[in-house]
Amino acid sequence: MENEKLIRVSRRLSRHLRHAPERIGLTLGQGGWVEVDDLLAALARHGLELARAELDEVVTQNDKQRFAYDATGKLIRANQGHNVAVDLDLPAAQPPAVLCHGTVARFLPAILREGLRPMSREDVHLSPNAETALQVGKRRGKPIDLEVDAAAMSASGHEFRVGANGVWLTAAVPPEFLEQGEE
Ligand code: HQG
Repeated sequence: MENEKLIRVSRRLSRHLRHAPERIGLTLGQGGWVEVDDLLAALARHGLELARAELDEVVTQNDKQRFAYDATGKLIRANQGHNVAVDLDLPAAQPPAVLCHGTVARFLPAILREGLRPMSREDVHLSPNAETALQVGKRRGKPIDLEVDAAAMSASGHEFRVGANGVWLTAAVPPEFLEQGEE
C-alpha cells in the first residue's frame, strides 16, 4: 500500500477506535476492542473499502504501532490515545526510574504549576526516552523534554501501565515529580 494511503487509513482508524466510534456506527467493547469484521463493514459503509490484508498492513506498518489485534486476530483496538472512556485492562507495571514527556514552552507555566494532566485523553502519555518525547513535543512547535521521576511516583503509590507499543500511561503527574530535561 502506498505510504499516503497507510497514513490516511491510520487516521481513520485513530478517529474511530479512539475518538468517535459512533460516527460509523461502532461501539467499543470491553478493553476498547471491536470485531475486525464489524470495523471493516462499518468503514465500507462509510466509503472506505479495505481488505483484511490491507488492514494487517496498516496495523503492522504503523509508525507508532497505534493499533493491535488480540491473540485470536478477530478483535482490534487502538493501543492508547482514546478520548472516549475505555478501560484498556492493562496490568499495572513497574516503570523505568525516569520517563519523559515532550511538550512546548507555552504549556510549561501551567504544567509546572499543576503537573501533567491527561487533557482531552484518558491518560497522560509518557515516553521511555527523551528522543521519543522530543518527537511528540515537536508536533506543537519547538519541543521541550520533561523528565518524570517515575521511581518516586511509583514509590508514593501512583500507578503506571504500559501499552503494547511501549507508551507509558498514568492518570496525572504532580509537579513535584517533574524536571526539565535536555532540549
Ligand atoms: C499538555 C500522539 C497545560 C501536554 C503522540 C501536551 C503521543 C498541559 C498536551 C500521544 C498540561 C496534550 C500523546 C497542563 C499536559 N497544562 N498543558 N496541566 N498537562 N499538557 O496530544 O502527550 O499520533 O493529548 O504537554 O505522539 O502530546 O495520537 O498528549 O502537549 O504518543 O498516536 O497538553 O499522542 O500520538 O496533548 O501526545 P495530547 P501528548 P498519536
